[in-house]
Amino acid sequence: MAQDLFQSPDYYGLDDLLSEEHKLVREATREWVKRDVSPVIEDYAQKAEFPKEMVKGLAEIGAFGPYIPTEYGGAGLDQISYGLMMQEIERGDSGIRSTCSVQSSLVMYPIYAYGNEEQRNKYLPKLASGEFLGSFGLTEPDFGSNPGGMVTNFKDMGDHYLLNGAKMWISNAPFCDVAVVWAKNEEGRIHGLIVERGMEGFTTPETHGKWSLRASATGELVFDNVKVPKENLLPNKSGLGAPLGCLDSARFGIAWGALGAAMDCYDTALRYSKERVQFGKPIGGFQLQQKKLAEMITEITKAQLLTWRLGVLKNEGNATSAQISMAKRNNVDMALKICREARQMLGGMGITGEYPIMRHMMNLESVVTYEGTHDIHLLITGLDITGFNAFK
Ligand code: TGC
Ligand code: FAD
Repeated sequence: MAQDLFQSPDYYGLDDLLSEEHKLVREATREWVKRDVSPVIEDYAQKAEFPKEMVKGLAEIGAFGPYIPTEYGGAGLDQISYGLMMQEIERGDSGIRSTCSVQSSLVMYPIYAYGNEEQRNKYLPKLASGEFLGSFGLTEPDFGSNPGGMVTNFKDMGDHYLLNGAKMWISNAPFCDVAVVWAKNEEGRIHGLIVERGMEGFTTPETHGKWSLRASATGELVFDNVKVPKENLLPNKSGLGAPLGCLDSARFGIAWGALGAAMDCYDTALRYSKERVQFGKPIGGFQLQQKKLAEMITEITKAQLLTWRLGVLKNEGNATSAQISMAKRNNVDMALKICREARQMLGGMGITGEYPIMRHMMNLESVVTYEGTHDIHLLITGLDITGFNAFK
């Protein structure tokens, strides 16, 4: 890939809204991405391989559990710092950000929020340091947008639980050390269980042939009479609201992350438009190209304001699930549209791995689907403003 010359757009001077700590966190993450992600990510994506050597660096910059308290190995930062980290990491690649979202919000968060002290002490420091990688099993072959219908189940066998079923489309599954798995008990109530690699009957086949998120490993979690120790049940929350609560946190990070991908495409197209000469002048001098760029920076600026305000609300504990849905939906959609316009601005060069745009665009086709599809988030907003449930 061409040298990473990224310059962050800040058209409305939004840096003034950030603390010194926010800016330090963002700069440190950006430097790491420029040094350790940008030079190699295209190769990994082409090979459809997760860059395992990045795990150590991600742990060192605090990307595993940014807002988890330091006593459990987390970075103890606020939600805006978490968002800025996800923005910078997804500016590098959505697949690497996915690994961080899953580790932080879908594995560490439920263990921290719904687990007991022994579970926190046993798993969180190892997840924060990258010694353990985690996955989150909610989606099933027949239950994607409607996770409440899940059929994965466990029975109380006296001294242990017996887990059966299968999860599909699970990020990090092929190499995860632990999985937070959502399953129904004999009364049909959903609970979270911590399943460890090595438990008999637990397998994690990889899903091949993806055109999207190629630098992230995706797979299944299969449970064939897996004996799960009773101490591995998350005791402090049950019901569908438990996994959905984790999704709130991950969707928040994705709203920021998508902004990073959009900023990278805009920055690449802007630079290209100043250098590429056709009909005797830089293409950036043509009105049609300026329209694309002007609309991109307008949408990026609006999305930056949305995420910043959402971060403030989240720090105060006042962000609603519906507000988070709106930001996830808006920002991913905005990023996809910017990718498509930026791709056109680069002409033929836009389809090559020489530039990051096509990779971002393909990645975002997963991002617009996972953690609640574009349409599901619209229905969440619809329900919130009308009071009528249009899901069922
Ligand atoms: P519904 O009846 O609305 O709600 C059931 C219970 O859950 C509560 N609840 C929430 N709690 C916390 N946070 C939220 N966002 C919540 N949304 C709802 C709700 O209050 C209720 O509680 P209670 O106490 O009354 O029981 O549930 P429903 O069955 O009608 O479904 C609603 C719907 C469709 C919005 C929801 O199921 C949904 O969001 N579907 C999308 C599924 C999804 O997002 N899956 C993501 C899988 S994980 C993933 O994609 C990871 S990708 C990671 C990566 O690589 O980055
Ligand atoms: P479906 O639910 O079958 O939806 C198909 C279409 O129908 C969509 O357009 C949807 O919007 C629409 N639709 C569904 N219901 C309605 C309705 N009521 N009204 C109108 N339209 C509707 N899951 C995990 O648990 N953990 C993970 O780590 C994880 N990682 C993923 C990684 C990747 C790369 C991908 C692609 C997915 C991942 N997922 C993960 C799964 C993801 O969350 C689901 O794909 C997503 O929730 C959608 O489910 P589905 O694919 O079954 O689509």
